[in-house]
Order: sequence, then C-alpha cells, then structure tokens
Amino acid sequence: MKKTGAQILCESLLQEGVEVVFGILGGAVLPIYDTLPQYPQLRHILVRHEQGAAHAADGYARVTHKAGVCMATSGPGATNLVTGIANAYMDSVPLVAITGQVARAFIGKDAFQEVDITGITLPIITHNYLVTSVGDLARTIKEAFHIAQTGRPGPVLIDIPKDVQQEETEFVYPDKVDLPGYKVVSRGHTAQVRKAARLINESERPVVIAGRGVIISEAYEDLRELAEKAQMPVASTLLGISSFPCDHVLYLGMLGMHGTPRANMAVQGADLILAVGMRFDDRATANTDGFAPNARIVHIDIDPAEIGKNVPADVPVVGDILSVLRAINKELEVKDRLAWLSQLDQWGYEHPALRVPDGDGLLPQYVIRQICEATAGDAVVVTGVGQNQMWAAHYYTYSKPNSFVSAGGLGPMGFELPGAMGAKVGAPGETVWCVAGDGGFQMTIQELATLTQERIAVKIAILNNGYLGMVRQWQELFYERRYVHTGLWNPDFVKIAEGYDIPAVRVRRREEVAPAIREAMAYDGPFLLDFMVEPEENVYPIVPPGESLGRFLESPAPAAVQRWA
Ligand SMILES: Cc1ncc(C[n+]2csc(CCOP(=O)(O)OP(=O)(O)O)c2C)c(N)n1
Ligand SMILES: [Mg+2]
Repeated sequence: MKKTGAQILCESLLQEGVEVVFGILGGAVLPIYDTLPQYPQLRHILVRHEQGAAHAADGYARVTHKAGVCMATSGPGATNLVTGIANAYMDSVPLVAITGQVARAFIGKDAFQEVDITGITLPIITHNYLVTSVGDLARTIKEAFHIAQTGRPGPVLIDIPKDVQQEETEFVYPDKVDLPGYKVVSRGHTAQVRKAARLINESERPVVIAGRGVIISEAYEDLRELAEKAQMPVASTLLGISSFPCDHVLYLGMLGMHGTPRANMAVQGADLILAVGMRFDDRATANTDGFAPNARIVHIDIDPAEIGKNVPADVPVVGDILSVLRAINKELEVKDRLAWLSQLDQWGYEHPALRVPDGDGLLPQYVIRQICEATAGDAVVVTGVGQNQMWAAHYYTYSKPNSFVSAGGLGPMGFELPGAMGAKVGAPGETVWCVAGDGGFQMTIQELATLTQERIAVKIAILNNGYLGMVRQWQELFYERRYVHTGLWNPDFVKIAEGYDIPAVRVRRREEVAPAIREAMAYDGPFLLDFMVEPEENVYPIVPPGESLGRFLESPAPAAVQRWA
C-alpha cells in the first residue's frame, strides 16, 4: 500500500521507538502535522519557540539515552533550532531534528521561508540530509537514528521538502543500515588496554577524570569497580557529574576552572591520569601547558578524533567506555594507595571548599543545599548557564547516576527551562528541578506556556541575583569591578508565573527556603520559586584565565583579587 512522505515519516518514527516529538508547525511542515492525528501513539508537544523544541529534545535524550526528536518548519523555524543543535553537538547528545523545506521546484530561488539549513548546520551536526525523493525517506530516517545514537552520539538533521512530504510510494522500513564509511569501534585494542592497566598498576598517585562518556555508556558500576579496586580517586568534568556518586569517599568533586581544590590539586599532583570519556575541554584543564605536569595520560574515548586534540595521550584507547573499563578492570591489581589518599585528605583539609557561609543573607549555595536536602539527593537537576550552573554542580549531592543535566560545551543561557521540560517528559517518575539564572530564564521563558498546556510538573528555582551573574563576577575580578551592562531589571517572576497559571512564591529569607521548597514539591504540577539571592555572591574556587589548574582563588580576599586584576 502506498503512503505519503508524511505518513512514512510518522511510521518510521514509530519503528524507531519514538514516543515524543517537540515542535512547532508552519507552512513547510503542514503535510506532516496534518498526518499526525493518524498516529496517536506519537505524542507531539507544542513548544513556543523552536529553541525550546531542540533543548527539550536534548533534555529528553540525556535522561532516556534515546534520541530526542524536534521538528520545525523551513526558514525561521529551522534557524531557531540552530542553538539547540549546536548544543547537542558539543555535548554529544543524540538528537534528530526534522525540518520542512520549500518544495523542490523552489529550492535555490530565495523562496518564501527558504534557508539552506543543511548548509547552515554542517559544522554543528554529526550528519544531515536533504531528502530529494520520497523513495529515500525511510532509509534516511533509519540512518539518521543509527548515526545519532551509535558511537559518539550527536545531532542529525533531516530536511524534507514539502512536496516530498506529499509524494507517495510503497513503505518498507529497512531493518539495517548500509553505511560503508561509518565504523564504530566499541572494544578497545587489547594491547592498549593492557598498557593502560599496567600504568595504573604501577602508578602511585593515579586520578580518574570521568566525563560524560561514562554517562553515555552507562558505565557507572564499572567506573566504581575500577576506582574501588585500584583505590583511585575520581574527579569529574562538569558533564561527568553524576557518573560517580558524589558522596563516595573516593570522589574529589569537579575539576577545572571552578573545580574543587582537592580535584585540581589531585590532577596537578598525579603521576597518572586516567581520562575516561572526556575531551580535555579548556574549562576542565585550564591552561594546558601546566596541566598535570607530572602525569602520564591514558585517554579512553570512543571518538578517535578526541585523542591528542587538546592534551597529548601516552596511551590512547579508542572504544566504548563500558567495554574498555570492563577489560581494564580484569587486569587491575587491588591496591590501597594510603599515602596518596591521605595526601589528598590533607589538601582537602588545608583548602576547605563548598561550605555555605553562615549569616542572614539568602545565599544561592544555601538554596541548592536545601533543594538537595528536600529531595535527598535523588532528583534530576537541570541547570542554566553561569553561576547558577556552578552552584548546582557543587552544592547538590548527586547520588543517582545521570541526575545532573547541564549544557556544558556550548553553554547556552536558556537551556534550563526547556531542558528541564524535556527531562521531565523523558523521566516522568523523577522529581525534576530546573535551577535557573534570572538572565537565562528570560531567554526561553515562553516555555512556561508549554508546561501548563502539557501539565509538565517541573519545579523551577530561579537564583535571582539581578545580574548576568557569571559575567558580573568576571567584571568584578578581572575588570576592576566595572559592571558594564550586567545589571538586570527583572519583571516580577511570581506575577509572570501566575499569568501562565503556574503557582509561584518569592523567597527572601533563609527560613522561608525549606517551607517554599516543600510547598513546590507537594504541588501536583509545575511550580516556580523566585529566590532573591545575594546579588554579588561569587563562585569559588576560580582559576583565573590563562592560569593552570593549581592556581585557584579561594576567597574574595581583596589582595588576592588585586593580584589577578
Ligand atoms: C545565549 C548566551 N548568551 C550569552 C552568554 C554569556 N554568559 C555566560 S553566563 C552569563 C550570565 C548568566 O546570567 P544568569 O542567567 O542570570 O545566571 P547567573 O550567572 O546570574 O547565575 C552570560 C551572559 C551565554 N552563555 N549564552
Ligand atoms: Mg543572574
């Protein structure tokens, strides 16, 4: 029986196990939307901006480990997806973006709402397609999901001209892909695995740096086994948070520009770094010239292009993290490494961090701690970008694997609300908190309407400091306190929420924090808390730009600040 391109798209999505599509319609996707009612198994969530669709699909993908799907019309709909696609690319998130395109006869004519979206997205996409014949559509969708979800995950875009959506052909969904140039190496090379294990066995001061690859590969147990067997302490990158239990005695915290003293000093003092599914991002390494000066580096990654890109590796192992860690674990000797671990404890003692200062002021760190307490470290926390992100990274004790969702590589303000929305749709049984900046929240605030229309019960905590806080912090520390255009006039977020039919509470004092969080959690639906936090609170420690990991500022002591100004 013949089917239209639009029907073939829907049938193929069902074949791929897709349950949810985030999108907004327009002229060039009308045939697809007109077909949707024939497929009630496909839930469509109508967002209010295509950036929201892409971020929501991204949040959904991160919690489910399945490709998130977003859909937009041609031209402005497609370009509005671009930030979300770039974000998924930078953070290796499986995403399938479907865009309508003008009819084939109009392509290249500057037709109404025509853009070359395959051209625009080329550098920020794992792969993309312009489907020029309905006969290619099913195979294209099969390939797109395969490429998005296997190997190093990432975004794939499928651009479908309107007349291809209307054209008919026989529908046969292929049961396998035929991509001769696309090879995924999953098992690490045996000799490299042996070398890696030998270096670990011989080392005295080893450190694991766990990245998002551990989460993508769901290798939590294997990482834990490795750490415990070899008594190797574990630092994580920002995106590696929740790959290893935060309350584990071997956990050092996050490393990097805002890393904990213990994590950064461990890396600088190590004789061996085991880098697991991380890409030596500059926010993680600080100045690479001074990075881990005494360490040999074993780098495990599924993407060979990552090996040696930023930091040279002594022993590269290309493969899937789960399979490589399992292989290494078999070769590991049981060690106690007491001298090294007590050295780390000593450093931790000399450089205490992450204490919430006493006092009356409403500190953002205190708010995060209270959310952590109220949820027993068991919620999924989705952050914005900036100070709120760093406080959420540091002050919540993530006890469950893959419970910290944050946009690290691209760092787009505005991820928080749609990202949390997608995470809640993907994990409806979890409590999902959106930790928002007052600046970032306003970049995608319109998705409050989607929460209400779809009854998506995200709990929102705005850390309202009245500033583009992270940038203000840089102005304070590195531009002699010249606050140029970082102060924000903000609307009344409680009234805004009420306008969207979302109950909301403003919190000004410490003693109001816990009851407000309880009220938000008791409510069956989305709820917003507007925390009026100390405006000029800073994120510490911070490694000033250009410095190496060991040179962090720990406190706002004026002398130290001047030295770096
Ligand atoms: C889309 C986008 N524009 C600009 C920036 C640069 N930037 C990084 S953090 C930040 C401040 C964020 O302010 P807010 O959302 O209030 O978070 P806070 O740092 O105050 O917690 C800015 C402007 C960015 N990351 N993303
Ligand atoms: Mg702010």
